[in-house]
Amino acid sequence: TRGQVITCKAAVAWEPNKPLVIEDVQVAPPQAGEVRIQILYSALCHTDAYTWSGKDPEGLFPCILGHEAAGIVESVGEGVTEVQPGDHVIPCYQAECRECKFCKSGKTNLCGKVRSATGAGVMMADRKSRFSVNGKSIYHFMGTSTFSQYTVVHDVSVAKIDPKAPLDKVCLLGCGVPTGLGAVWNTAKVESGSIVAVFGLGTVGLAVAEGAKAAGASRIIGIDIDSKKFDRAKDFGVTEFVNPKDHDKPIQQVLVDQTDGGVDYSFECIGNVSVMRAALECCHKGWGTSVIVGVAASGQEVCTRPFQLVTGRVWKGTAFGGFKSRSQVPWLVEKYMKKEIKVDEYITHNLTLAEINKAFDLMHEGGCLRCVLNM
Ligand code: NAD
Ligand code: AHE
Ligand code: ZN
Repeated sequence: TRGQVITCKAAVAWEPNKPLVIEDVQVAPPQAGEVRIQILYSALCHTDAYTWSGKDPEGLFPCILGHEAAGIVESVGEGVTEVQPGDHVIPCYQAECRECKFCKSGKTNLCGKVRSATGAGVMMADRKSRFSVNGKSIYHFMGTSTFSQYTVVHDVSVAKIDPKAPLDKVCLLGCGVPTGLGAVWNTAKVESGSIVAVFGLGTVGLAVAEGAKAAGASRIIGIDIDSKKFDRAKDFGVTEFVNPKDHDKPIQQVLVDQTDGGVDYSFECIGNVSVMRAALECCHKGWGTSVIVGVAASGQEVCTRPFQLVTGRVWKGTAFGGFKSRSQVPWLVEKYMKKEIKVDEYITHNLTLAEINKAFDLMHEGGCLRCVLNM
């Protein structure tokens, strides 16, 4: 198949909110600096649903969504040296070129090399898509487009992993789990003994709890409007549960009262700007730090009284948990192999690509964390 167009199945989002359609998609060969990957497993993340909903200012249609996956390199374009056909890989929506201003700064995991193209749904080389259906071009998504049996990505967006790792599990290390763990370890740098609040107990929030427990947090308070989330959350380290619906007072006040003045660290893992405000305002005066992890809809803005910051609270955000993708995803895979981090526990459902619309429906059900699609 090297150098040839591959026709395979992919779920195409033709329009916002319209059911995805499984199409025969033509996938062009990788050009210079590109890698064509056979995707074997892809999970769904809340961000896929967000872009599909039409609320993502970068959302383009028709497109092929999906960004939490694992597969095997099928072929590589000219000049690609770090991976070869047969390598087991995880596509990374957050690239790492190790050459750009961002990568060299040492201050961030964001990479500037291909970001303009991935945000525009095309490949950097010619600003064109590698996907088409009957000659009609289909946009890429987040530089990954993993709801396809084959995809083409930039070489700076591929993490080569241990071939012994089970791809049906480690696909989750492409987004949600690292994001939560890294928000705690890299972005907030939670210290032992800290009081932590986690807003939203989906995969990302539970991974925050897991990371906080590993960091030695003394209390991990889980906040969710769905009380069914609590039982499972205990297994990930949550020690107390608060449902805002059980209280008349604003949730930030409830938490301040329960923690002698506020928490040391809070994490918003929902994408709701009022909750982001509450997460900041439940932090302790003088040092409390709040990390925004959730992705909010187009047009939404955060606000608070500047006095909250003047009096020492810190507001931060994180993308992919601050992890440098190509360097650290293989390390996360090793940690999983050594049973130092959970992955299997976040997988509540397994379906096939053909059942992808059902998988999106499942995301709205309380019992679902991650659904892994067998491609
Ligand atoms: P999810 O839908 O599985 O989890 C969200 C949880 O929030 C659910 O348990 C829901 O019951 C709860 N919730 C909803 N409204 C609430 C409210 N008002 N108060 C309290 N709880 C509420 O989603 P997920 O896949 O875990 O992703 C969480 C968020 O993180 C999404 O916004 C996603 O787009 C974002 N995300 C960001 C990054 C990043 O790099 N920054 C990476 C992955 C995901
Ligand atoms: N396109 C959206 C932004 C979406 C967003 O913030 N994405 C996160 C990853 S979410 C993964 O589930 C991210 O990494 N952001 C950094 C980046 O460079 O996109 C919008 O609102 O415009
Ligand atoms: Zn995601």
